Amino acid sequence: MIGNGDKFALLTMLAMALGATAPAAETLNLVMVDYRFVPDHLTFRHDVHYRLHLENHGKETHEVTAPTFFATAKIDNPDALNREHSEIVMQPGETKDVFLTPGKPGTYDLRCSDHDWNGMVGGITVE
Ligand SMILES: [Cu+2]
Repeated sequence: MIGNGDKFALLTMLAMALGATAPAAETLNLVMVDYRFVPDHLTFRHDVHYRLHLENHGKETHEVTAPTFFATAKIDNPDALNREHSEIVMQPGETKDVFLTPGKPGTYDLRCSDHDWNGMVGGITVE
């Protein structure tokens, strides 16, 4: 005989078990300094939910410019991007989290649109 309290406990356990199998966001960190990305290459797996954690440790404003990558990804909080959704503007000292699910496997351009002339370029791979 299972009492109501036991049923509730079972449901709670079931919910927790289901929650454990739900796709939790995987964190990828990208740090900006003057004038490079650390690391300069990001590798994602397609259809995996990510938290892209950005920190600008530089004294200058930097941009995470990756228009094709952002266009092919499903972005949960597109307000973190500029209006065209081509880049994320990062003020000095700023941190931002972008939650996204990369779509199409491939290699994508990554640059800082302000400092690519100074070698602030990198790449993104979606596996
Ligand atoms: Cu920059």
